[in-house]
Amino acid sequence: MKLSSTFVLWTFLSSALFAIAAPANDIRGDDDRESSDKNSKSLKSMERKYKRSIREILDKRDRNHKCNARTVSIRREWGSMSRGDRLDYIKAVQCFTKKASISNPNVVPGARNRLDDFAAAHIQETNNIHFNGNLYAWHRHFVWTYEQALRQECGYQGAQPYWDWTINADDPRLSPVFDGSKHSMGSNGKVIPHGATLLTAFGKDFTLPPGTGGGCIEKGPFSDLKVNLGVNPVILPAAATAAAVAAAATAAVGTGIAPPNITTVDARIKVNTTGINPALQYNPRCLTRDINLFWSKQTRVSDVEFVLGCPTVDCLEKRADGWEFGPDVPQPLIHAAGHFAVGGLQNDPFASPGDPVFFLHHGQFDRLWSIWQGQDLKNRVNQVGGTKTPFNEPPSAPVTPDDILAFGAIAQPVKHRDTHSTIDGQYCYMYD
Ligand SMILES: [Cu+2]
Repeated sequence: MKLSSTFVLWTFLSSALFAIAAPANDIRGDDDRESSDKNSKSLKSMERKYKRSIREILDKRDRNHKCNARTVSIRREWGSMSRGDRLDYIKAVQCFTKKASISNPNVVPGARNRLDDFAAAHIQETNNIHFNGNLYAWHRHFVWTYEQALRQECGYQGAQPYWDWTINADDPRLSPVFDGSKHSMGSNGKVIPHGATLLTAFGKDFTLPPGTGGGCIEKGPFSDLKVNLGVNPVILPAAATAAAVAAAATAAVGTGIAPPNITTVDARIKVNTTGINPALQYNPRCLTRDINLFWSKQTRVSDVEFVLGCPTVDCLEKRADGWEFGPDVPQPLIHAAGHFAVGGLQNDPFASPGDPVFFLHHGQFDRLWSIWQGQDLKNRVNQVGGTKTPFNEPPSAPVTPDDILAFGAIAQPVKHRDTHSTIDGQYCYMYD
């Protein structure tokens, strides 16, 4: 398969290009860049328009409506929350990681706590909900379910925070999310010189340049958190980096065959003697991070504006996932960039919710969908697009509003359409 080799090359070459230019901007047409400079298309004005359009609806609703201007909960950016509010959130998450798992031990033998239940649901659904028309809808309900569980099971009173990547895109280590203080979501991982991260998912190979950490979280909350699920992507030793990555890229060209001696997530998952996905088995270890400046720099305001410039929700998914022009054409991919910017466990597309910061990243990702919808609520709120397989490989049926999304043990299945509006049905929230 030729496609996977392209991904290896893209991630490899883009890391090589990094010193010279920001490749994220290179494939955009001049038209896109010009329009994103215009005031009406600026992120700030799109945020304002989104908030205005939601407020207008809420203001018209009287008190008998379950979701009105008084009851709507406001999700805020981590850095704009008071230290007390941040502590409340951290305490609720810590409580959650100490509550017993509700997963069926025959299905998810490795789950020990409630956070594991969420990681398990994500592992079980990974191949149904990424690089396809379910991406935004599934993750919206996933984050909302988590927020409700923190409130119901751990007494949390606030709303789910989000991490606006654009604020510290140059260096997330400086962000209040990752500064390692007791009001943060924990620090970067301990600095361990290491090589590239190799992972295979969705039928493709990804080679990620090494980040600035690599080890266990050193300081702050969650430095003592045990991750129980998932099979880590393979990290090459530092000494082997340049040669091994080059060899991986060269060997893969035109063959699509993973080079020898590189074990990938998928390959390890196939080594399966029990009939249960090894990612769902008990694999206790520390929480790793590897803050990655190459990827964080692909989450700038201009990258967000580029994604939000989409006319359809199908485009919105493909642009955010980096395959607007096809699965084999290299493009920026802001959704993955937010994960890879944190690195470590966030490099694992299956088990990444085992790091609580996942929910701040996906809060921001959900916010992008909300802002995009808010530019033309009438025509956009109920739009669906895309199909049900990652990269539409193999080709699958188009997503419809009546499709059912599954959530393992953490939630009842929901219809795609019931995730579309954040102020109707079960939901009642908006972004600040
Ligand atoms: Cu996901």
